[in-house]
Amino acid sequence: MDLFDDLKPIKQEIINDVYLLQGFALGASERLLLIALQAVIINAPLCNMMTKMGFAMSAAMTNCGDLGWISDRKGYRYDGHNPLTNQPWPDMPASFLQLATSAAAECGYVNFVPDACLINQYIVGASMGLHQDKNEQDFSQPIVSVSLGIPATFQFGGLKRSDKTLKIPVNHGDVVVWGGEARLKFHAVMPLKANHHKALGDYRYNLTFRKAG
Ligand code: MD3
Ligand code: FE
Repeated sequence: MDLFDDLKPIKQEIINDVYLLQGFALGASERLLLIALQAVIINAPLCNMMTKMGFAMSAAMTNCGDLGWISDRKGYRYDGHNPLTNQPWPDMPASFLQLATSAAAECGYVNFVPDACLINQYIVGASMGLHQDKNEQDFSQPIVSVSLGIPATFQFGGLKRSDKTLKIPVNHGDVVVWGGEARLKFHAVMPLKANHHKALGDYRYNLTFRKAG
């Protein structure tokens, strides 16, 4: 075995136009990111929203930035206000914006400026069913997902719900960027297995950055 044989490039194109940046959110800026996450959640508490069908989602959610993704019996959409408080969503922290824009730029999306950050919190057993992200105005814009806390497995499918899916494990600090032909592909989060993260406890957080408006 040669020296450095185990070194993987930080950017791997998993499937066309889907990039995994392993550990991209780790390092000097990680602490600021987690402190900013805590501040957003204090200002806009996590809650389990209702699906259109009237079921509570198993992931708890909140948002920051100009627009927040919300769900209720009327459907899924972006809104400038938190329906729980009728207040605007908290500002997107500089550490969030810096991470999202640098990850997107690393994957060739140099002009990405997100106006929405959805924060999903998963407890053990929580999951997200197969869906497409299509509540945004401009599908030429990429999406950036930041995984924090305990590990999860994503499933990537195709443009049809019935297309076969590929499983990709994601860990604390991993960033996934997708756009182009992958932008409207079906995806899911498999039920979380019991685990523990030293800073975040028995939870997984996912920050999803989008240009929604
Ligand atoms: C789609 N959240 O909030 S994106 C969502 O872990 C959502 O909470 C996920 O899906 C979560 O709408 C993170 C996962 C993802 C990753 C790669 C993809 C979706 C993808 C590649 C192509 C298409
Ligand atoms: Fe999604």
